[in-house]
Amino acid sequence: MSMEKGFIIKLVAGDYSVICNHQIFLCKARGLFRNQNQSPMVGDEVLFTYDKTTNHGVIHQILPRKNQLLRPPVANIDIALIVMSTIEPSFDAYLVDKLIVQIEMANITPILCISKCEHMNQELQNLIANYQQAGYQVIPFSAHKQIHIDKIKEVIQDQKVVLCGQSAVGKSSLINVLAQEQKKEIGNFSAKLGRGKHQTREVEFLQIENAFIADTPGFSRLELNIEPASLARIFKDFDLYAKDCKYNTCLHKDEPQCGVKKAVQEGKIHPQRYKNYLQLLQEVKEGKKVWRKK
Ligand SMILES: Nc1nc2c(ncn2[C@@H]2O[C@H](COP(=O)(O)OP(=O)(O)OP(=O)(O)O)[C@@H](O)[C@H]2O)c(=O)[nH]1
Ligand SMILES: [Zn+2]
Repeated sequence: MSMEKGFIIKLVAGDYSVICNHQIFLCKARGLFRNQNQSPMVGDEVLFTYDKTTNHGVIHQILPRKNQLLRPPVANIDIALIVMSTIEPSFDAYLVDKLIVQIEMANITPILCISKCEHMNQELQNLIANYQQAGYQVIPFSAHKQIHIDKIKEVIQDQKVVLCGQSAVGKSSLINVLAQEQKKEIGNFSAKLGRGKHQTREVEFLQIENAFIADTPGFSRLELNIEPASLARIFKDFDLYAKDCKYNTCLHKDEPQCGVKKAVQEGKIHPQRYKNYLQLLQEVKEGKKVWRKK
């Protein structure tokens, strides 16, 4: 039996689905991992053997991870598509900024995908322009009207991708149009509850042409474990103006002679984004207090 290199696309009750040369092999993790307090996770590149006579597969080694998320548990992600809808649910700029911070902290490239773009309005357009100016890639798209699906296909080429965003923003619909077949049941938006049904649970990669894509429920509920100074640096659009801050430790809140606050006043930084920053800064500081108490 020769050792093969594969990629874990799914984990169900201790059974790993490992993809190798377009074939899926069901494998168990070698007992040794447990002793080492280590376990393979979805997204891992692994070395495995497969006995075709007994249909028995064993994962022997986990190759070094590029990055890893704990909730949802998934490794080696290249890009995260932040799916945020124009309506139902309405665009949540605070959540976008929070997700960007979480994604960049994990060393993953965020791409902002605005779903249901046939309902785009001028106000939202202005807000989005702000992200583009800050250097983020933004793709408005519509699964129903088939707008810019090709652009999304292009950015996910050869990448390992996670989809994140609230319930009912249209993640399953996007996966469906990308896959051009019904992979998942699409839930109806419940106007009464203001959210769709939660149907997606564990992480699983679907192969769409040469991309691997996973829906990641629960991403938005992560806490931010980050230093306030790092938070300020993750806001790319602040960088240009932070050079004019009097103090190089400036958090752009109460400090005098702050280049960022000046840029906000002059309309060079979107006030919503600055407001979100202050809210995140508060959250980070409060989180730190809680962690220190533990
Ligand atoms: N107008 C419009 N509605 C859409 C579009 N894409 C999806 N929807 C609707 O949005 C609702 C939610 O879509 P889903 O694809 O189930 O959303 P989801 O993000 O997967 O939701 P969860 O499974 O709860 O996480 C459904 O009623 C879809 O018909 C679109 O491009 N335009
Ligand atoms: Zn400042």
